[in-house]
Amino acid sequence: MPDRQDVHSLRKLLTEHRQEHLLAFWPQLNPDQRADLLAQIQELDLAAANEWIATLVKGQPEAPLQHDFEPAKSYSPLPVNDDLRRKYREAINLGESLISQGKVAALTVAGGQGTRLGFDGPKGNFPVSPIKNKTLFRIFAETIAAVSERYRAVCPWYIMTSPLNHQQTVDIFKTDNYCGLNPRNVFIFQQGTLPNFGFDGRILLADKDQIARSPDGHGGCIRALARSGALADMKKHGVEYLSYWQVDNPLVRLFDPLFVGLHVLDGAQVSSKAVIKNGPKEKVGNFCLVDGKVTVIEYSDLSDELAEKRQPDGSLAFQLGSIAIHIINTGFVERLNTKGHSLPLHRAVKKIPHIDSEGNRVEPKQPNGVKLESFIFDAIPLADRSIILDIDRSEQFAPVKNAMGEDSAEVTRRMMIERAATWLESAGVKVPRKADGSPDCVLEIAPSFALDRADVAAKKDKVPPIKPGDTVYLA
Ligand code: UD2
Repeated sequence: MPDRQDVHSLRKLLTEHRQEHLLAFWPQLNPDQRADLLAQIQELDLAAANEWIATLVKGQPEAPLQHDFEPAKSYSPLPVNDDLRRKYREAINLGESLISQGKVAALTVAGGQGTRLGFDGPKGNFPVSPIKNKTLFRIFAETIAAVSERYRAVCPWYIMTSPLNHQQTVDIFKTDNYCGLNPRNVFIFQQGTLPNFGFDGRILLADKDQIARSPDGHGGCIRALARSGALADMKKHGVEYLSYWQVDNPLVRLFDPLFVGLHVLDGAQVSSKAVIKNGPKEKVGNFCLVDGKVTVIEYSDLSDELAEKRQPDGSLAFQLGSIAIHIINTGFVERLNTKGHSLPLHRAVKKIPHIDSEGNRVEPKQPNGVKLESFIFDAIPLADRSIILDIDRSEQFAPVKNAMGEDSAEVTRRMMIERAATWLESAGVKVPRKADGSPDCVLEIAPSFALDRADVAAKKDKVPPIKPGDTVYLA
C-alpha cells in the first residue's frame, strides 16, 4: 500500500512534467489498483518522455540525413564471376560448419498486433499452408526441426512476443506440443512497451488505473534479449549468430549457410537480405549508404525524386528493398546493451483508445495521438560492418500482411505453390500448368521433405505423377 508521502512526491513530480492527470482518478481506486498505478508511474522515464514529447509528439522528427547519400551495394543471389564463385563456396562451407556447431540460433519477432490482417490472436497462429493449413509457427518449427536434423545440431529458437500476445503465444506452443520441438530449445520472451501520448503531449490513460502503452517496436528486441535472459541463455549455449526474421513470412530461408557465411567472412555484425523492389513505391525500406554506413530509409521517408531515380539501364537507383531478414551477432546485441545504446524512436500517429478527463471510454474514429517504436534496421548503421545479400523474392519472401489484395494470405499461398512447382520442375518432375502459366494443381512441400531444390532433386523418386487438378502434399 503506497504511503501518503510517496503519492505526494509523485504528484509533485508529475505536475512538474505536466502529467499530473495520471493521478486524476486516485480517490476512486482501491488499494491494489493504487499500488499497480503507482508502479506503472514509477517505471516511466519522465525526463526521456519530455524529450520524446518535444521531438516526436509535438515536434516533427528530422528528415533522415541526406548528405553523402547513395544506394547501397549488395551480393547478388548467384555469384557472377570466378572470385565470387569461390567466395560463395567458402561461405556456404563456413555457414554449414557454424550451424553444425550450434553457433546459430533463430530469432522471430512476433510482438506486433497484426491489425491489418484482421486475425484474432498472435499472427504466428495464422493458418497459411496451401493444403494442411499449417500455421506460420508450425512451418517455422518444422523448418527448424529439419535444419537441426540436416546438420545434426541443436538449433534454438527465440521468439519475441509483447504483452498483447505473450500468454496466448505461450499457450499455443504448449497446446501444440511445441510443434514437435524440444521445449528446452524454444525461448519465448516479451518485449518492452512505451507510453502512448495525446497530441498535446499528455500520456493517455487506458483506464483509471492503467497507462495506455504499446509494444516498443521490433527494435525493442535488442533490449528485450538482454532483459529477458535470452542473451545469457545464448551465451551459455555458445550461440554467436541470430538468424532474424518477421513472423509473417513463411518462405523465409532460416539458417541460410550462404548468408551466415558471407556475413562472417566479411566480419559483419548485422547483415541483411534484400529484394529488388517491384516498383519505386513498394512499401519496404530502402538500403542506402549514408556517410558510408549501410542504412535503411523507410519508403515513407524517401523523396519521390529519389524513389523514382533510374540508372542508365532503366532500373531503379534505389532498388534494394529491406525485407527484415538479418544475421545479427549476439556480441553486437551485448555491445549495444552495455553501451546503453537505445535505438532511435519513430512516431506513429494512431487511433488510441483511452479514457477522457471524466473517465469515459473513448474509441477515437480519427487519429488522436502518437505511439513510439524503434526499428531493428536502425541498428545497422551502428555496426562497424554490414553486408547485404540480394535474394530471389519468389524463393524467400511472401509476407502475409493484409486480409485482401497485395501481401494477402491468398497471394502467399499462391507463392508457396509456385515455389513448390519450380523446385519440382527443376528436379525434372512434370507439373501441370494452366494457360496463364500458373500451376494447375495444389502443392505443398513439408520442410521435412525438402528445405530447398537440392533436397527435392534427391527425393525425386518419391514424388508421384501429378495430374491437372491434383492436390499433392509431400512430407
Ligand atoms: C516491415 C518493414 C518494411 C519491410 C517489411 C517486410 C518496418 C517499419 N518496416 O514493414 O521495411 O521490411 O516489414 O515485410 O519495420 N513487431 C514486433 N513488435 C513490435 C512491432 C512489430 O515484434 O512492437 C514484429 C511483428 O510481429 C512483425 C514484424 O515486427 O513480425 C513487422 O512488423 P510490421 O508488420 O509492423 O512491419 P511492416 O509490414 O509495416
